[in-house]
Amino acid sequence: MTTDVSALFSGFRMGSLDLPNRIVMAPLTRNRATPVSHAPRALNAQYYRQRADAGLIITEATQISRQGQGYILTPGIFSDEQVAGWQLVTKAVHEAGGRIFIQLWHVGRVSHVSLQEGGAAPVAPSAIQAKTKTFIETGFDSVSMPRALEASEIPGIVRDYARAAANAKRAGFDGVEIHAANGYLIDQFLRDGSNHRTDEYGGSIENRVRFAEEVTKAVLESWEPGRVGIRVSPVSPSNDMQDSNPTALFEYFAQRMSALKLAYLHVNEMPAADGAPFDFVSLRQAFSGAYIANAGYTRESAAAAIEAGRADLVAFGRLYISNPDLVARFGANAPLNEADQASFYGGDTHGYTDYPALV
Ligand code: 8OZ
Repeated sequence: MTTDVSALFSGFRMGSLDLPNRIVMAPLTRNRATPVSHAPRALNAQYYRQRADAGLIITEATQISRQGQGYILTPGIFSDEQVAGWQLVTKAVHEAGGRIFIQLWHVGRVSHVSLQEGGAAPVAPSAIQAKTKTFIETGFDSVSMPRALEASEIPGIVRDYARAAANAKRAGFDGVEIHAANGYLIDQFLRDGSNHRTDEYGGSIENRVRFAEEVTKAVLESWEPGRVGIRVSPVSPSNDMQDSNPTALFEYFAQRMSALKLAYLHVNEMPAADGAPFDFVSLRQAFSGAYIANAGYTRESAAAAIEAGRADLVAFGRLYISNPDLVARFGANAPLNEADQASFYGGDTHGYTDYPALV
């Protein structure tokens, strides 16, 4: 029996951008930027170009500042050299007929002193060390003890997001995704396992969402809301995260982002560590823009989610690592290449640009 997956291949207007299909390339950290300058290069342009038939490409997480870096060889979008590197990428994707958003990232406490200027401590809402690891020069290591940000430092970080967003425009992107998921800085402010602040950025849900709203408004200084999305992971425990009431927190968050008229809410639907249910349908209903679902979807389950109205678009991560022509393969119901885990994070062309397309 063959499943009808035609829902994946209908066009969709997302914010102010027309997408030719519902298949999104999820943001994927691949650690292949240049050392020292942390700029993308021709190799990265080739990788993204190979994947340009996606309805939308979302780049790997990209640090907005030196302080925002937490892993080796991830790209930035704060220097002119980085902007020039990203121009190679956007030009390649556009020449191949694609659309590409950049994911803006500050890792917060998920960093290591060896990656910070002058060996400084990473910054976080509160001085709580995450039980998680990162890749540094010497291998896989525990993240460092962070220091709590002073309230007076927060506007500077918001300005770093504003500058990164303006740089993204210069680099030729079609839009911007704000990374508020997976236990990085914005998520650290959102969830109360990592935010113990007693000032206007901590305590109540309204206060914990404040930093995300300030960042979003800073991005909206240079981008129309129809070209801005935001990604969350309401119950994912990754990077040692938890919250006492994720339903109330993320429904309020979705309402606030809806009020700012963002193009989409991108949701990592990874379940809670204890398997407690979370109602992603209500979350979707609290947001008026498009809903991008992500977390282990297949060709068939993605089509079913769109058909049932549970998602407008579906993002694929692992499958996009090993299948540059995923759209064509889904269309033909062709076999998929297996992804090689050993080459996910760092390395050269192997496991990056050498996965074959269908002939
Ligand atoms: C895997 C390895 C390093 C970073 C995320 C940016 O989880 C990441 C990431 C994933 O959002």
